[in-house]
Order: sequence, then C-alpha cells, then structure tokens
Amino acid sequence: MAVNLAAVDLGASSGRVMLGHVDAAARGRTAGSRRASGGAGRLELTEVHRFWNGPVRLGNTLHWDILALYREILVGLAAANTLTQTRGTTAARPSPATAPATAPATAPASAPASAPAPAGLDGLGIDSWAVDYGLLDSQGRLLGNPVHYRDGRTDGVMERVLQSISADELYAVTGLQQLPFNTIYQLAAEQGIERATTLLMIPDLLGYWLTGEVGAEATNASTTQLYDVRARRWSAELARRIGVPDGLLPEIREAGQVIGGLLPAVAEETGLDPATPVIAVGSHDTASSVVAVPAVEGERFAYISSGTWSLVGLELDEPVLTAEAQAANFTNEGGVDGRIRFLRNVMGLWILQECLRVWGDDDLPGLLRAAAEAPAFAVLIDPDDPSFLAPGDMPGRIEEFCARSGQDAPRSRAAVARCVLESLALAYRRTLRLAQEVAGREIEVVHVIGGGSQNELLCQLTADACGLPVLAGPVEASALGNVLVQARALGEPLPDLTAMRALVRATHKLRPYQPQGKPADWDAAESRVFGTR
Ligand code: LFR
Repeated sequence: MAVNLAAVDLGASSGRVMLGHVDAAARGRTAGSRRASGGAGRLELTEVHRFWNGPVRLGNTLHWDILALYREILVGLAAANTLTQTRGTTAARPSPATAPATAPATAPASAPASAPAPAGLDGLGIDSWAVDYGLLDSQGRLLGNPVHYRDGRTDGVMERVLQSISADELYAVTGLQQLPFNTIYQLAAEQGIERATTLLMIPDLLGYWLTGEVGAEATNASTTQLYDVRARRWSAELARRIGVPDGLLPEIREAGQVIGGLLPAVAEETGLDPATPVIAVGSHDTASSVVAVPAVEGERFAYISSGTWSLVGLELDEPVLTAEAQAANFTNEGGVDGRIRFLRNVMGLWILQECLRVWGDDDLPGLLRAAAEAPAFAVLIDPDDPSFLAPGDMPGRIEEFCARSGQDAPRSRAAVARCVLESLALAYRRTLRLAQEVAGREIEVVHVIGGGSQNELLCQLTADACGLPVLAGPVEASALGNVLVQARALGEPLPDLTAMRALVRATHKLRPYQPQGKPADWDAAESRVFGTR
C-alpha cells in the first residue's frame, strides 16, 4: 500500500502545502521500477504551494492574517489533489484505522467501472507554530483576527499573573518554560474573553474550518501553560484562576486521530473528495519536526529544530519537573506518542532574518559566505536577550547590546552575521550542557533539523561549540513528521517513532559535521557572554 498525503506546514515566515508520498513497505519492490528505493521504503515530499506569512500590524497590534492563510491552504490542497490525480499512483482510498463510520473507505460500488474517478489525496494534516489561538462565539464565528505572539500586549503580563499564581505552582502543573507570550499570558491580556465560547489553537482553528469539528490537539495544547503535563489534560484549576470561561478549552485529541471529513463547501472549492480525512498530526510544528529526527534506535541524541526559532533539547519519556529544570527554564512540551520535548527556545535565525529585512537584502548565501571569512569571536551577544523578541531594527538592537556589554559594535553586515551565528552556537552549547545536567542524560550526537540545517556555517559552529558531531537534515522535518503520523493513521506499517525515523534516515541525505578548532576558544567566548558558567 502507498498513501498520498498533504502536509500543511505553517511557519512564522512562510506557509507550505507539501504533497507526501509514503510507502513504508516498498522493500523488495525494485525489479522493473526505476522509482523504487531499493528496499528502504519510500518517503517523498513535493512542495506544491508556498506562501508568505508574517505579522500584519493593524493599529498597535500585530496580527496573523488567518483568512489569507486559510485561502492559501485551500489553493495548496487543490493543487496537491490535482497532482496526485495526475500522477495516478493511488489505487483505492485506504481505510483510516480510526476513521469515523461516515467516511466511505472506497469508491461507491455503483460507480461505473469504465470511468473511475482518479484517486486524490488520502488524507491531510496541519501543523503550525504554537501558543497562538482564535476565539469563537457561540455560533462558531471567529471573534477577531488572532494576535501574533510577538505583539506587545503581553508586556508585563507575566509578572502580573505570577503575583496570583506562583511560578513554582505553574511549573509543577505544566512543566513549561516561562516565555512572555505563552497562551496563558495572552489570555490574561485578552479583551472581551467573556464573549468567547471556544478557544482553538491555530491548526485546530484551520481544521475546524475544513471539517466543522472542534478539538485541541495535545502537542499544541501542551504549549499553552494551561495543560497538565502529567495528567495529559487541561488544568481546569489554572484556567479558572486566570478567568478562562468554563468550556472554553475543547476536548483534547491525540496526534493520529481522524478529525473528520471535509465540509461540502470545502470539498467543492478544492475538488477534494468530501471523505478525505483530516488527520490530527503533531500539530505543533516542533512536535512534528522532532518526529522526523533521523536518529537510530538507542542513539543518545539531542536535536536542534532550527528555523525562525531554535528549539534545543532532548526527547524524554517523562517530564522533568525539578527545581533545577525550572531554574534552567526548560520546557516539557508534549510530543507525538506521549513523548516529552524537554527543550529551551533559543531566539534562532529570527535575529538574522530581521537584519536582512531591515537591510533590504535577500542574499543570505552571499552573507553567509562573507560571514565564514569574518574574524571569529569579535562580537558576541546573548540571543535570548528580550530586546531581540519583537520585530524591528535588529542591527540597531545588536549595537545597543554591544554598548551595554562594553563591546565595539560589528562594523559590517558580515560581522553582524558572524556575531549572530557564533552567539547562537554558544547558546546551543550552553543549553545542551544544561539539558544533560538537569535530565541526567548524556548526548553523543546533535541532530540539526529544519531549514537551518542548510546553514553550513551554523552547523559547523554548532559542532565546534558543542564539541559533538552534528548530523544535519532533513530540511523539511515538520512536513515529514506531519505526513508520517498521517501515514500511520491510514495503516502504513510505521508502528512507532523508531520506524518513522528509520524511514527518514533511509530516504534522506544527511550531512555530518565533526567538531573542529580549539575548545578553549569556546570556553572563553562562553564566559564572555554568560559569565563563567
Ligand atoms: C517554532 C515554534 C516554537 C514556539 C514558537 C512560538 O516554530 O512553534 O516551538 O515556541 O514557534 O509559537
């Protein structure tokens, strides 16, 4: 069996609809087929539609343009469906393991045998960034455009909330790192929440528009700071204490569950079969990307999911809720199959993206080549300084950071890029050391996944700074994790994460980096930015 799946993957700067083709059991089907993969199984992605995403400032508020995203998703789904039909690789719609009884498993028996409808997509799933949400009224109508997590409405809110709910209590229940934009603080800043009857995280909101079904996928719910990480359900107590109306938080659903078929209007607009199942995937993009970490069984690995953010950490079976984990501000976000993503947000390539935007420069490869030649360790910043969070004049903020920390500002764009990348590598080194100490684990390899895995200079600096081998790739980790979870739900033989990761490893080219240079240089650099430890 093989399945054709659409992965809708929304990042903070762009959205994509990818067509995934998964045949985990392609083993042995090589004779006569040029496309077969020689026993490794097949896992292929084709980008069918890419579109811009980003903050839209309206008055003083940064929003997401959610309707534009929805429209682009429909365009992408239609294109993915047409491409599947043209390729004509699917014989019959497989029956999802947990499909609702209403979803027909195959074409109706009465369909004329001579003209079968070309088979389209077998399923689709949506993942996006975390923490943000839309509010619905009692009629299911959206109450205002979702606000962007980088908006200033949460300035000072965390401090206010922590006066009535202690940080210790919040950590004991949710295990979440303190970030000013966590959903709990956004809700505390929300105006008119009493008019809302349902809160839907971004992928759940889009899924609702496609299917009419409401629910809260667990990995994304786990980023709200309203989710009880041990009980794996909403914390009704925390919700009540911040004034969330009863019933606002919908029922939790797990990755792999079928959300529903398509609403008639959606099917009509996209040309998809209304029975096409919308499948809950690890709807937090980082959860989906961790699914696609190409680790081999038993490997002691860390990952850096590298994009706008760098999500740096470990995969664990149980949350670590100790005082040390809290003090180190590590998060215990929910992963697919009940795993824990024990990690910290490092500000990531966002700082460089904003520099390029402000300079009006889109030649990232050229900048990286120049940065590779720029002097090492000239200027260093703490990328997690709060001044780098909001959009704006990032080169200016780097200059301010330098003034505050007694350094000369970088004099060229190449020097700025070198400063950002070395500073990120230092932050990774520090974070991974803390993760090992706090979780009592050792790391033997660092997997860099996501768009940032293409940044050769950053990957090499990461290996050098961490003193560990780095394996870079896959680039489209979140879309791969998205389709793998769908494929399993539709019956592909991918019983667990180990099997999914083996398929990624067998079908994707990865790039190794060995640590080079002098470890003492990184020790000295680290104490310059973070003090001696
Ligand atoms: C990455 C990510 C991070 C989350 C941040 C804000 O795309 O999802 O995991 O902390 O965006 O939602």
